[in-house]
Formats: sequence, C-alpha cells, structure tokens
Amino acid sequence: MAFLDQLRRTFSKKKDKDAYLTGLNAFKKKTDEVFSGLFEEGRVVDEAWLEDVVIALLQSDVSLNTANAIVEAFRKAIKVNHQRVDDTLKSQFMEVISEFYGDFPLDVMMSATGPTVILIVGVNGSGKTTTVAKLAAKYKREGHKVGVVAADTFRAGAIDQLKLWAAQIDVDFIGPDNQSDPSAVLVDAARYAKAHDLDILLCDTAGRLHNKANLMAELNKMFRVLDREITGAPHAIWLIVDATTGQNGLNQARVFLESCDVGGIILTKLDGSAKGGIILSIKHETDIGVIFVGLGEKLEDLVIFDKEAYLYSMFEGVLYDNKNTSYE
Ligand SMILES: Nc1nc2c(ncn2[C@@H]2O[C@H](COP(=O)(O)OP(=O)(O)O)[C@@H](O)[C@H]2O)c(=O)[nH]1
Ligand SMILES: [Mg+2]
Repeated sequence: MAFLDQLRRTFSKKKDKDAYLTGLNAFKKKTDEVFSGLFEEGRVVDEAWLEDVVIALLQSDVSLNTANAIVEAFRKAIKVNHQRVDDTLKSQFMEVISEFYGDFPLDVMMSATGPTVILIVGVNGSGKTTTVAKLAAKYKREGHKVGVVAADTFRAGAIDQLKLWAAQIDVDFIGPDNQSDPSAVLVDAARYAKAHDLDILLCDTAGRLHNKANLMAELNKMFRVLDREITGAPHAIWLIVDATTGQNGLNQARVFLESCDVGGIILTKLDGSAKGGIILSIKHETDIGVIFVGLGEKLEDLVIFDKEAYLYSMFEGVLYDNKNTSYE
C-alpha cells in the first residue's frame, strides 16, 4: 500500500502532472482496458494470472523480453498461489516496475569552455526537427543563448522548417550555404557559435537510413569536424524515437545505437499513442533511458521524462480506486 500512496502523493506535487495525464490519455485507456480485470480485488494470483499479466504488458507494447523479465521480478516479490489481488499486491506490482526500470536522469554536461553541442539523430519523420525547435525554446526560456543548425541538407523542406521555428522562437539559425555536406554546415555552425558566444547549439541531422557502414562514416565525419572546432563536441547525442511506431520504431533506431554513443532517447508523439509501454522496453533492452517525451506538436509539448509521473498516469485507472482525486 505504501508505495501506491507515496506515488500518488509525489505525483500530486509534480509540475507536469496535467501534461502527463492529458498526453498519456490514449495509453491510459489502453492500460485500463487490458489490466483492469486482472487487478480486480479478490482475484486469485496464480500462474495463469501471471501469464495474463505478461499478455497485458504485451498489449501495452512492452516487448516479450521485457514483459517476461518484469513478471519474473514480480513473481519473486509475491506469494504465487497464496494470495489474492488487494492493495498490497497492487503496490508491489508498481514497486517492482519502478525498480525494474531503475533510473536514467537527464544529465547534460554543459561545456565549461565554449558552446555545448547537442546532436539530434533518428529516422525520417520521427520528430527530429520539431524536437530541436522544442529544445531550443526550452533552453532559451531557461536563459541560454541558443542556436539551431540545419544539418539535414538532404531535404530542402527540413531547412525551411527549422528556419521558421528559429524565427518564431527567436534563436539564431545556421543553415547550409550552397554546400550539401552536413559536416560543412556543422563547421560553419561551430564557428558561428564561438564567434557569437552561444551557450547551446542544437543540430538537426538527416534521418536517411542507408546501411550501417554509411551511417557510421557520416556520423564519424560529423564528430571529427565538430571536435576539431570545439573540443569535446558533440557533448551529447540524443536519439529520437516515434512512439506510434512502437517496437518497430525501436528496431529502426537500433542502428543509431550501434553507430554512436547515444546519451538519451527522446520519445515523440506519445500523445495519441497507446504504445507507451515501449518506454519500459527501451530502457531494458538498450540500457538507455528516455530523457524527454513529446506530448504534442506545439513548442511547449516537450517534457522531461519523469518515471513517477509516467507510472502514475499509466496505472491511475487500474490500481487506484478513487478516480475522482483532485491533484491540488
Ligand atoms: N502529436 C505529435 N506530433 C509530433 C510530435 N513531435 C513531432 N510531431 C510531428 O511529427 C511530424 C514529423 O516531425 P519532424 O520534426 O518533421 O520529423 P523529422 O523528419 O524527424 O525531422 C510533424 O508533423 C510534427 O509536427 C509529438 O510529440 N506529438
Ligand atoms: Mg526534419
């Protein structure tokens, strides 16, 4: 009981609680549908029940591997065949998932000597350009001098899209100047950032998924030229994954995980997606956590990933009896 109560109390104090409850609505509906019967008071907790929990996790887009691992951890925490569903069991379920996920705090190492360079990578359409704009708005709000870089030189549309965002947010924009080599744009951007004392440079890259060797060569070239201009750059590489593509999206993104040192995953389009369970699989299967989630198309719809807010929003309808709680 303790953990369940504690989670609700912690959640009620979160700044982003409404964004989570609204943004995760589709996912919540899904978990309500697949878990509610399972967690009815008095249900017998036996092997068949545990198998049903695995299936419910699968239906929430947790991968089989991860679902099995969670249920194994849960089995160790409870007395199978000797108990029925009650508040203590619900609390244990939540606690097991929370511990299973562990922690993955957002940890941006701001460069002490010059601009901090953040590279955004991911497949086409995953939400890279939009996320660069959202991050630019966030860091600007926090008082940093920000520049955005259109290093996606393969799609003219992508350059204009970012330029428009930059004008709207009122941050500096650095784009290609006839050259079509993304590395050349990054060199220009790094020099511009140094000359104009920018704090943060957010680089939008191309998302073409050619073969792994080409991708690695292209990324390595970017790293080399950036490091030559600004020692230690890029300081972070963040991978964008589209939540609506679920496991498939994660598999597509794997090539990036194998090609560079990804420091965190940004899960976009979680609003309207019922596939929020993928967050548990991402962490379990890649050892890299989600650091931000996209909960809409507007600039303010990017929130720092918060495990407690996520778990509470996901299971509010299933594990908590009083659904009319006000969060004030
Ligand atoms: N609903 C929703 N749409 C998003 C989110 N992030 C991006 N999008 C939309 O996804 C589409 C593709 O985004 P874009 O940034 O151009 O993807 P890119 O090809 O990776 O640069 C656009 O229509 C965005 O508005 C999000 O968090 N929620
Ligand atoms: Mg783009």
